[in-house]
Amino acid sequence: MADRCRQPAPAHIVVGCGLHRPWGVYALVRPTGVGKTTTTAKLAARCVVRYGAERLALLTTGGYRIGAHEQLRIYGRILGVPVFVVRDGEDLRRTLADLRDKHMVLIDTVGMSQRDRMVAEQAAMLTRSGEVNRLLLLNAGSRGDTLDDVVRAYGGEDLAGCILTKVDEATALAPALDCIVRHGLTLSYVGNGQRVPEDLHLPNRQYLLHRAFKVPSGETAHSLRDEEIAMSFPPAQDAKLGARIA
Ligand SMILES: Nc1nc2c(ncn2[C@@H]2O[C@H](COP(=O)(O)OP(=O)(O)OP(=O)(O)O)[C@@H](O)[C@H]2O)c(=O)[nH]1
Ligand SMILES: [Mg+2]
Repeated sequence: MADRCRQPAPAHIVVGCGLHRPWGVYALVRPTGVGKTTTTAKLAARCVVRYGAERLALLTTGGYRIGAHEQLRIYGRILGVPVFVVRDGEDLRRTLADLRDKHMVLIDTVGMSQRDRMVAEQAAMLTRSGEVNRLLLLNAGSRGDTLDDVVRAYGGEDLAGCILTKVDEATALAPALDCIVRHGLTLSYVGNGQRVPEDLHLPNRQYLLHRAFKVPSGETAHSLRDEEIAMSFPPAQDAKLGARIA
C-alpha cells in the first residue's frame, strides 16, 4: 500500500455504485468509533428490504470494548437477522461455511487503533478465510495524514472499496477525497448522519466536488490569513517564488 502513495494519482475520484457485487461476504474495517456498527446496520437494512431478512446474517469479531457485540445484536433483533460472534480465524471459517446459503453476510469488526498490532492479525484472519471482501471506513472529518495512516494500516488487494462516514460533521471534505483519490480507492457509499438506514447514500460526484471546494464561511483559527500564507513557504522556495513573481 505504501507503494501506491508513490504511484501517480488517478485523475479523478472512482465513484462506485454501492457494493461491487450485491452478494457475498463483506467486512467493515477501521479504527474505533468511525461508524462501523451503524454502517453495518444501514447496509443490513437495505439488504433486508431487497432480499429479505432470512437471506442475511451478521457477524462480529472479538475486540476490547465492553458492549460492542450487544450494539449489533440490538440491530439484528430489530431487523430479524441472526448475529454471530466469531472469536478467531477458525471460528470465522466454520461460521462462514455454515452460512453458505445466505445471500449476504456482513461482518462488523470491532474497532482498534490503526497502530495496534492486532490490526494485522485481524486482516490476516479475514484474508485467510478466502472469501471476505473488506470495506474500509474513513471518517470524513479526519486529517489527511491520519487518513493516510489508516489506509496504510488497513489497505490491501482484498479491499473492495471504502465508505466515507460522518460527512455531515466534516467542515472540509478535501482531505478525505484527496486521500481516496491518491490511494486509488473506490468510494462505495457515503454516510451523512446517525439515522439507520436513511443516512447512507451512493456517492454523488457533483455534491462531493462542491463540498471539497467549498470555502468555509467565516474566519476560524484554522484558516490562513493572507499574510500567513507566505509564512508557510520555506525560505528557499520563498526566494524562488519571489524571483518568479518579480
Ligand atoms: N454524525 C454522524 N454520526 C455517525 C455517523 N455514523 C455513525 N455515527 C455515530 O458515531 C458513533 C459511533 O458509531 P459506531 O457505529 O458505534 O462506530 P464503530 O466504528 O462501530 O465503533 P467501535 O465499534 O467502538 O469501533 C455513534 O454515535 C453513531 O451514531 C455519521 O455518518 N454521521
Ligand atoms: Mg462498533
